[in-house]
Amino acid sequence: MKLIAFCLLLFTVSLQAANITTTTLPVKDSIIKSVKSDPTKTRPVTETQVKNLSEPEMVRIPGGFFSMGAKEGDQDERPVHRVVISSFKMGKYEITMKEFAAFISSTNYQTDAEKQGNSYVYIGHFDKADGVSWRDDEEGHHRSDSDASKPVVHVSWNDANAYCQWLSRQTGKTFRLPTDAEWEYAAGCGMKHYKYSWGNFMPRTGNGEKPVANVADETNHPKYGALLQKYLGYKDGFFFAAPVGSFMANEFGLYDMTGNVFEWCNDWYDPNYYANSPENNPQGPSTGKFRIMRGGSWYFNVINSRIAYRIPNIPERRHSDLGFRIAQTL
Ligand SMILES: [Ca+2]
Repeated sequence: MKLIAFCLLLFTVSLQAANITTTTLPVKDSIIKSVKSDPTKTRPVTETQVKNLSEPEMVRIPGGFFSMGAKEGDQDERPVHRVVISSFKMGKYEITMKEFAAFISSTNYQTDAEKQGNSYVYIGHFDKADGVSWRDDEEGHHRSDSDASKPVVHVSWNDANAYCQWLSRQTGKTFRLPTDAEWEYAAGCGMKHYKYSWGNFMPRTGNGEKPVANVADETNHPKYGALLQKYLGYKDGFFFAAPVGSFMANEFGLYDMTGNVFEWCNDWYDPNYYANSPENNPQGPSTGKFRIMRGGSWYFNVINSRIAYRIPNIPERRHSDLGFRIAQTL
């Protein structure tokens, strides 16, 4: 299922990237024109975005062991194997636009999207758009201050890693991206190893139940309608990313581990890694071509958002549904 979904996404993106030179779509044109003509693109972030800078809130995750992977999952989720995790801290929320703005303001760091001049936006489908960066929303429009508490997107693994290095220098603490194993342990509440961050049940909202996370749901976009992968019988109220912490925390006190935006993990990706993974604090393969992203997003159906679900992506890639969360070594 994962491979089908991911291949569909990549195929769609590739197809659309190819089409960009051969087909002129009015909606895509309007996005690109609005992006290119937006004078705010070159302005520094506003004072409102950087003032009151504080260290992202962290939650202590108690060490323990768990059975990592899913025997009914995809091939790269098998075999299920015992993993021991030392205590560490995990970001309570996904890194926000405001937090990332402070990093850029302090360093003038250029993200991969800025260096390469584009990112992938959602305009009824995913499409590559020029001039889009972390300063922009899912459609490629410049964000306003009201978006400060939404997760930053259009950031690559390289950008996320650079943020961690900067924050470590600023604070004298060791911030980094979570390992793949730490991420799954924290999302599934340790040895309980829930299927989703909220538990093992399939959520519903038809009878007054509260939504538990932001996934592809029955919330329609005024221009684009429903998402292809919408999960029926469930309405969370957000088509794109929600401000972080909009839904219930998991039992460790972490928000949005399932849904909202995909999150980069530190590890290189190897589909066969679980067969030889060390038991204690596995760090992933020593090298590779892809990094791992986790947790699903506003674009993904609940079915494809299991906490054991892993997706490889190249470290330079950025998307309108891909952000990150940080970890801290104790
Ligand atoms: Ca949603």
